[in-house]
Amino acid sequence: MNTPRYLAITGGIGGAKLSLGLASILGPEALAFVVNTGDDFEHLGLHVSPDIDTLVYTLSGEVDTETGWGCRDESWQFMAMLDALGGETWFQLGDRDMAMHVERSRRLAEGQGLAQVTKELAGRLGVAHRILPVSDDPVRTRVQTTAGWLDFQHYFVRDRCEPAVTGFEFAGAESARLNPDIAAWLESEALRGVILCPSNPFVSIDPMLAVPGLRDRLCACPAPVVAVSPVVGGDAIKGPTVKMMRELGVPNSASQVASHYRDFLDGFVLDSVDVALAGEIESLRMAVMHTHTVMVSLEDRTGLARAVVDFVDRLG
Ligand code: FO1
Repeated sequence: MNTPRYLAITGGIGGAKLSLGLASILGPEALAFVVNTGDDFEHLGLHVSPDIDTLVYTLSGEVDTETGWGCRDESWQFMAMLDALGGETWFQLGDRDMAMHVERSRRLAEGQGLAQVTKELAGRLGVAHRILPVSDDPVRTRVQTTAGWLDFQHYFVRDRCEPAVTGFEFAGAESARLNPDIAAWLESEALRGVILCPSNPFVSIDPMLAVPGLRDRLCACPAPVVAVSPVVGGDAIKGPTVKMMRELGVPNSASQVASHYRDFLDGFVLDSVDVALAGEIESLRMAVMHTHTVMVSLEDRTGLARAVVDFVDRLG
């Protein structure tokens, strides 16, 4: 019999925490990751893929656990010299992390696709699970704000998410081709479920759903599709999700996240502090499970991963 398969869909830091838990209970034959490329950008002449790198570094044990992005044991000589030369220093690239951007950019310039480059570089760092960029074609998140349209990293890092958001666009998504390995996992007879990690719905998950074919496949998926709430007690665990909800004029609640995905979700995982929202979410015609979802320790990550996989299996 084929090994049962699960597909996790993730953005950066919050999603990578659950991804690590999932990778610690499911082997590379059983689990693959779909990763957002809407945060990617060209910077200092290099191709930077923050969400891919956050996942690669997290799964390989290379991540800086303080920030959740970049490398541990980092040094900053490159940035110091760049600063001395009057270069652009708003985006922090550590010396170890730089090697990733340089090598990725070199391979892309040689004509390899992002999926192939990611597979090889992740493999070099000992990551056996498949990390599947949503597309090899560029998808670039742009944020509409009261200060005008901003490229994602300008909004997020340079401007520290300060401008109020009014909308988003995912430049290139409409003509981007879905990574064929994602289609293959979603169409596999062995697929037991799809898990949306606790990532920002607007800027981590929506850019992937904007790539033609992904949302349709999730809607048609015979296996259960479940999401883990990135909103707990009306707050985001990390990042600007709740700030964005307020600025967009939608309720800052876990049920709003469930509603955001109501066309394809079969199940929703809530934090226990939000158990009072269960009925409201069930009325969206999806099953609800509540548990402790705030991940501080490795045990939290594996514990949540186990609970989510059990939930998926019960729905299947
Ligand atoms: N996030 C920051 O807040 N400041 C930075 O200077 C920064 C640098 C950086 C370098 C490489 C990388 O892979 C990620 C980096 N991030 C930084 C995180 C990243 O830009 C965001 O967290 C994600 O794009 C949002 O998921």
